[in-house]
Amino acid sequence: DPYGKEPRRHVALKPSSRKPFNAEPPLPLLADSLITPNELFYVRNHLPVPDVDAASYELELNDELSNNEKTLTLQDIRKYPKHTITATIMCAGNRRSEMTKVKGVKGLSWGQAAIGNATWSGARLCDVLKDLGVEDGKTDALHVQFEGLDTDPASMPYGASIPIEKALDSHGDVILAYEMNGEPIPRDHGYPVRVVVPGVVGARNVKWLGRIIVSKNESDAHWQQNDYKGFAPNVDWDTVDFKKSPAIQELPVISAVCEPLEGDQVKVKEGKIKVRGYAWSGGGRKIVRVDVSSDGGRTWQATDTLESDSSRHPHAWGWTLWTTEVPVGKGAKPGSESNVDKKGVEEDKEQLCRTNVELKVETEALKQEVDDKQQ
Ligand code: MTE
Ligand code: MO
Repeated sequence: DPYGKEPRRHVALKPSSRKPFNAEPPLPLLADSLITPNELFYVRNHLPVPDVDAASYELELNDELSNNEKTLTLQDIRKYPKHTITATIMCAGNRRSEMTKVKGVKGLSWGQAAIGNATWSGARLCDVLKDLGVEDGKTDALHVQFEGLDTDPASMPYGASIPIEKALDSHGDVILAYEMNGEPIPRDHGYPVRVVVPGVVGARNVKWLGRIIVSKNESDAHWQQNDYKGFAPNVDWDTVDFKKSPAIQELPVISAVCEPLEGDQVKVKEGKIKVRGYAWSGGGRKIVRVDVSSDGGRTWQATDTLESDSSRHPHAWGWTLWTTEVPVGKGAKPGSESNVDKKGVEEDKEQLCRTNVELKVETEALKQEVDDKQQ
């Protein structure tokens, strides 16, 4: 059984598939702390978890343009200046179960918790690539490819790539991480080394990193070419031509209500209920406002409290947790019970908007656009 050496997992993680293991934590727990505890961080594995021995671990580096090659041990990687960032990683399939209510889509049925926020420490990719002779303005490479040590039955590794601009950007904060929240990265999350590409879709944050290839080409792995792409609603699995759409990199803005849960019965206090959730945008765009509606989108109010990490300002790689109290239901009396109607569908700024928006999120980039239009 290729799944004979899987790590132990926290009982609170709710699996959507066991082999490979995929699971998300209970949604209200996500809103409890700005930093998601390691054992509650969602797990998205496409293949069995490799059993990697840190002492004999090697990372291969190859620049296809200069033919420069290198091998780094974990010790070598630790010698680089240690860089720590707080970054959210989200699976592109987060909230797919809600999408499925609109139109059936293929893929794991994720709820709203295929997302987590952690501090990651490791070597900056740009520092490591510099020692391979790859520097901004001095290379004709267009992509940096990553391969995992997890392999399919045909021995093909998990793979992905990112644009060279992101990889070499000294403010891009791409790191070869060996710590997650101050501890060695747990096996499910890439032990001993994973690449963290902040602001970019989870799929490019390759775990159990085995090889880095600097290239003129994107990764030819299945997950870069024939998965993790966006299409119009009329395209379905039989008609899809994956060549027609670019690989997803930066994700658009998203948000979700973590509490109360859909259909929860909640106590109304002085005509109001407490609502908590997260909001995040790819590309490091800071969340500047979250609006909530409790009357189906007729009226909106800004949330009172936003909490986020601002240490990498102006980039915001980590999510924003928000809390607010909203007035509910016509005739809701103090102490009475009310059924909360909340859908929390995101407002996409880069893609077409779907269905009724009950939660509005504004990022800095969006605000700028609005300000520009008003001038
Ligand atoms: N890296 C490898 N080697 N194998 C994988 O299956 N899954 C990717 C990415 N990196 C994957 C991988 C996907 S689709 C996501 S969403 C994230 O890892 C999930 O990271 P996590 O399990 O640490 O939450
Ligand atoms: Mo993913």
